[in-house]
Amino acid sequence: MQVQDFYNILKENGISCLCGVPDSLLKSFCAYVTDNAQNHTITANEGNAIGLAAGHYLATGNPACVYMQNSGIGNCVNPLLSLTDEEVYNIPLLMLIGWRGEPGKHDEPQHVKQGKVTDKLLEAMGIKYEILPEDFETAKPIIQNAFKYMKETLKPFAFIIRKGLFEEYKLINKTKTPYEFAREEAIETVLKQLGASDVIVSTTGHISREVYETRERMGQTHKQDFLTVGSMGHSSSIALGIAMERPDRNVYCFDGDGAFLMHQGAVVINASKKLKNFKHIIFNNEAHDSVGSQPTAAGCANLTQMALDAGYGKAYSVTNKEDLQKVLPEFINDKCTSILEVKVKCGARPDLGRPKEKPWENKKLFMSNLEQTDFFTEGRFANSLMY
Ligand SMILES: Cc1ncc(C[n+]2csc(CCOP(=O)(O)OP(=O)(O)O)c2C)c(N)n1
Repeated sequence: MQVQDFYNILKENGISCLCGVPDSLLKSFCAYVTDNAQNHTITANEGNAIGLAAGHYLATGNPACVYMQNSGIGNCVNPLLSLTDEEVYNIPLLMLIGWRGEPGKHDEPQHVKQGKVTDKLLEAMGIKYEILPEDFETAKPIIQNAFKYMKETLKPFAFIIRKGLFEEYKLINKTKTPYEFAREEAIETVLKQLGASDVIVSTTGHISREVYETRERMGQTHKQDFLTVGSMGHSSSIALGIAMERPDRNVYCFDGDGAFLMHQGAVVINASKKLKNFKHIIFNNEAHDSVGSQPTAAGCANLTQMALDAGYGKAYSVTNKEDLQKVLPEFINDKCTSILEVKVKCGARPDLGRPKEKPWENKKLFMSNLEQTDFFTEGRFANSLMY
């Protein structure tokens, strides 16, 4: 299906507001609306998009379109059930959900369960849905019916979008930062200065993949790195949980600007613990680089100032390798919760690999490096240094 045809039929049916969080599977749609839609907002998380759509409806009487990867459904459950639901305010909106992990199709481990339960989650929430047919002419009456349904019931309606449904549309207004520093080189620069006892929790997408590849290149194991393959926006909380229990280790969160913004409240909590060993690094390319380089709002904000205002003790911001190398020793030795922003260019190398191990193998290795075993493992308490 041509993305333009789909967009036009939404417009003809009164959709004038689009919002959501980009998804690689909806890349062409996200790119098209980024380039062409007048009222388009990339929100910090998918729940925010439901809120924005509700506000748009209250102000105009027209439903908005909210797009997301299916992993974002979790972020919307509360506003869908306690705001837009027919038993609360009864507000219609059109959801477009990218179906990662569709059963029978190969996908990454973090998408498998989400793919299996996508339809069931919608059913449990009482949200009517259709899997959008690939052919536009076949899809047309189904789309018209969706609008009829929203008009009659004032309930949300969802289209589940399969991989490859939209013909390719290439983003014209790609995010371009003025910085030349490549994120993978920045990651390597940091990893080279960290010690053997340090712990890294990296965020979903290219950042974790680049951490993995950098270790491979440096001939090192992956035992120091928790590669958060899913759970966007929660890496700093994972790092906090570790740092609180292990004051003997420096814990580094390698975050993206999109992930940092997604659950911004976590930053205040990170700061409130006043830990000496919690260190937050943001690789800021002002974009959702991993899913198509659509802009984040990081370009309109000062992330380090936000962290300082939240209570972080120290903040650094660099834009090149020399400055990064210079500030790292001080950052590493800081005895307060601190943040280091590395402003980088967008993009990753095209042959960037993925971790070969399964996430649970990564977990086991990572825990063994913290002298821990899984909860159910026999002899756990005897093995543990913590108990
Ligand atoms: C809840 C949720 N919504 C959307 C996605 C899809 N997604 C994966 S990576 C990514 C972009 C992350 O951007 P950022 O943190 O800035 O890192 P970058 O890709 O730029 O390195 C998105 C939107 C997701 N994994 N989870």
